[in-house]
Amino acid sequence: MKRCFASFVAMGKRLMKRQHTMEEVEKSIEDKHERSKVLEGLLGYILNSTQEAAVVPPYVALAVRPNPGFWEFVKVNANDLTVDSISASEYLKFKESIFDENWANDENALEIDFGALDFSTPRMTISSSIGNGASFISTFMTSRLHEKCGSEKLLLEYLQDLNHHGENLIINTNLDTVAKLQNALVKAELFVSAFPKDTPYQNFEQRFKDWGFEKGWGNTAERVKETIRLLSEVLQAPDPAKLELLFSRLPTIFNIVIFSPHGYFGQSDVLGLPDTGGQVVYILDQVRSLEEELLLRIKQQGLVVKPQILVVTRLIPDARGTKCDQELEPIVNTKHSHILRVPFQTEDGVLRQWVSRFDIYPYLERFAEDATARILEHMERKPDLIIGNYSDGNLVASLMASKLGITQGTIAHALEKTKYEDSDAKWKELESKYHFSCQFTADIISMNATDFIITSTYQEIAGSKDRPGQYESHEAFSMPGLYRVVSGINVFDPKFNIAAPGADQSVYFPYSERQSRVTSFHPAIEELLYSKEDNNEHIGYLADRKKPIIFSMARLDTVKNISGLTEWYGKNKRLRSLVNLVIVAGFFDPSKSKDREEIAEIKKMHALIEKYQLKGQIRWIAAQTDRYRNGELYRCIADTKGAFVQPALYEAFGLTVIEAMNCGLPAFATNQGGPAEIIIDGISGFHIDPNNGDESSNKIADFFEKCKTDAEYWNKMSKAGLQRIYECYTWKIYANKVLNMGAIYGFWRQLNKEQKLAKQRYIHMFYNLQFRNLASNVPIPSEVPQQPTRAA
Ligand code: UDP
Ligand code: LCN
Repeated sequence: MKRCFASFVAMGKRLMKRQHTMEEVEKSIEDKHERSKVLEGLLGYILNSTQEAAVVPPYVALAVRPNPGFWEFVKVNANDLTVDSISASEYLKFKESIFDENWANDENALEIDFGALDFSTPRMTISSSIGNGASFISTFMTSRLHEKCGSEKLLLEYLQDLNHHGENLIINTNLDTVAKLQNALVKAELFVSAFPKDTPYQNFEQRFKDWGFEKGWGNTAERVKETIRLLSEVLQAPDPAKLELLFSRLPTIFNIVIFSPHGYFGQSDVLGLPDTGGQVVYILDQVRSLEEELLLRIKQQGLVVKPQILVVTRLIPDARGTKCDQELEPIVNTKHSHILRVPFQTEDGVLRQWVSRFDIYPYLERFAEDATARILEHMERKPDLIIGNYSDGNLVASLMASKLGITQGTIAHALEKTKYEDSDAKWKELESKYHFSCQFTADIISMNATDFIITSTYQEIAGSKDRPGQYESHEAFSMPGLYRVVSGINVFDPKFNIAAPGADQSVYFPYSERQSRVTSFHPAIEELLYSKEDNNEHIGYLADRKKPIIFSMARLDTVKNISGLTEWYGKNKRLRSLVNLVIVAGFFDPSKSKDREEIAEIKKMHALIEKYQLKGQIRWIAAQTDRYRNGELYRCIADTKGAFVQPALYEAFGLTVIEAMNCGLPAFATNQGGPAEIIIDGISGFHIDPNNGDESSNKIADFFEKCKTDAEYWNKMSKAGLQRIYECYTWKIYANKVLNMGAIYGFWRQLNKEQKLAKQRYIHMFYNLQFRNLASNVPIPSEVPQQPTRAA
C-alpha cells in the first residue's frame, strides 16, 4: 500500500479518477494474489470505493462512495499511511489547490450550503428508497397529521382553498372546523349510500350544498361515497396509501404550464435542428398524456371544466421554415393544449435568431417576466402547477413559481455537468464556449427551489454501484474562483421521483398489429431501405435483402456512438455474415453542418465505410423527421426479424430504445445510463458495453445465430420487450404519477411553509448576487458570431 501511495504522489499535484487509481494500484502491486490481499485491508476497502483522488503531496485526499448517495472524505498521508476523516469542504479545498492555489487558501471563499437550511426536511436513509419521494412524503405527512396538534386544520384549510376560477370545490367556508367537517362527512356518507351506485351527483347536489359541500367529490353516488370515506378515514387515523389515493382524487390541478425555452420547439420539421431532440418529443407526448389524464379525472370528479396546458417556449423570428415564429399553436391530438411562444428581448429589441442552449442565460429573467404576463393573460388565472425542463426552463419555472406561489416540478432530461469531465474544476477554461458557471448556478437554484423533481431513471439521481448519478454530482463540488458548494442537493431528499416517459403508442405499436400498420408508407420505406442508388436521403445499399437488419437512429453526436457501431460491425465478420446494418443519423455532406462534432462524425462514418468496405451491407439514411413514418420504419425492421441497437457512450434516458421496444423490435442498448434500467439484460433485451466493441458485436451476433437455430427465440425476446414496456414505460403510468405528485407536493408546501420560506430567501440572494452577474457576462449574438451546437 505504501508503494501505491508513493506512486500516487510521485507525479506531484494532480487529480486522479477511479480508473487511474486502480491502474496505479495494479502497476504498483503486479502480483495478483498479493494485490488482492493488500486490497482486503481498510485502505484497500477505501480505495475500492474511491471515485476521485486529489493528490497534494504528501497527502492524498479521497472522495469515497461506498454506496449510491453515500460519500465520505478522507486524507491519507503517503509517508506513513495515516488516515484522517475530513469534511466535504476540506476535500474540495484539496481539489481546488490543484487548479487555483490562491482560491483554495482564501479563508473567505464563498461556500454554498443548502444543507444548513434543511433543518426540518425529512430525509430518506436507504439507497433503494431514492426516487420514491412522493410515497415517503405521504408517510411523513401522515405522521405529521397524526402527531402534530393542529395539522388537520391545515388539511381543512387546504380543502377550503380548492377552487376553479374562484368557484369553491369540495367544501366551502361553512365547514370551518375539523369537527364540523367530520360530522358532515358521516351524514353525507350515510345519505349517499342510499342511492343506486350510478346516480349522478346533480341528483343530490343541493342537499350536499346545505351541509357545506361543493362539487368535486365524484360524478356518481358510488365515487362520491368512496371519496368521502377516504377523507373520513384520513381524518380519523391517517394512512399513507389512503392519503395518496385521496390526493389523486381531489380536484387540485386544472391548469399546467410547461417551460422549455431553448431550441426550436415545434411539432414538425424541428427534430435534428440544433438543441432539438428527445426533449421536444418527450414534452409533446407528456402534454397529450397529462391532458388525457386530466380530462378523465375531471370527469370522475363530476366537474365540467376545461383543463389547460401551455408549453411556453421562445418565439424565434428567424424560424428557418419552422413554425417557431408563431405565437400560439394548438398542440396536435389535444383538445385544449397550446404552445405559447414569447420572444427574447434585449436592449436592442427582440432577438431574432436561434441561440445555443449554452448561451441562453442573459435572456431568461426578462423572458420569465414576459412569459408570466402572457400566461396569466392567456389562462385568465394562475396555473396550478409549473413544470420546467432542462436548466433554462427550470430556472424560469423557479422564478415564476416563487413569484406567484405555485407548486413547481423540474425535469432535467440530462444534466450537463457529468457529461464533460471536470467541467466544475475547469470551468474557467470552458467558460467562453459553454458558460457552465451560469448553467450550474441555474441548476443548483432550481433543484433547491422546486417542490419536486421528476427523473426518468434511478441512475439519473444516484447512478449505480460504481458511477455517481447526475444529481448526486451536485452534492459537493467546486468552481475555483467562483464558489464552493459543500451541500448542493441531497439525493435522499424526498423531492426526487422517478416517472419514466413512454412512447406514443398510437405511433409506436407492435409490428404484429397487422390491421393498424401504415401500409401507405411501405413504398417509401422500401425505397429508403433497399433501392440501389445513392441520393440526398441515403447512401450505401443492401445487396442481400434476405438478411435481418440491425438498426440504429440518433443525432450524429460523438456521444451517440453511431460511428462506434459502424466500426464494430465493420470489424466483426460473423456479424456481417448474419445481418445488414441500417443507420438513420445526421447528413452525409460535412459542408452542410456547422457543428464541429457532427462534421467530425460525418467524416469518420465515410472513412469507416471505406476502410471496412461496407457498401453492399450498410445503408446510411439521413436524419428523419416524420415520426409516423419512423414508427412504420421500426416495424419494417421488425418484419426482417432484426434488432435495434443503441450504442451510446452515455445516454440519459434513450427514447429510441422504448420506441423500438414498443414496435416489438428486440433492443440492444448501452449499459451506460438510462437504457441499463429500461432493459433487463437477457430478459427484455440486451445490454451492450460501448467501451467494449468486440464483446458487444459478438453479443449481437450470438443473438442472431441463436435465432437461426431456435425459430421462437426472436419472438420470445420481442414479446418480453413489449411486456417490459407495458409494465413500466407508458405515458399513462407517467401522467398518473406526475399529477399525483402535483397534488401531494402542493399540500406538502403548506405543511412545510417556514422551511420553504427560509430556503427561498437564501435562493433569492444567491440568484441576485451570483446568477445575475454571471448571466450578464454572456455575450449576446449581435456582439459575437454564433457557434451552433447539435444536442438536446
Ligand atoms: N429522432 C428522429 N429522427 C432522427 C433521430 C431521432 O425523429 O433522425 C427522434 C427519435 O425517434 C426520438 C428522439 O428523436 O424520439 C431522440 O430521443 P432520444 O432520447 O433517443 O435522444 P436525444 O436526441 O434526446 O438525446
Ligand atoms: C435528453 C436525452 O439526452 C435523452 O437521453 C432523453 O431520452 C431525452 O432527453 C428525453 O428525456
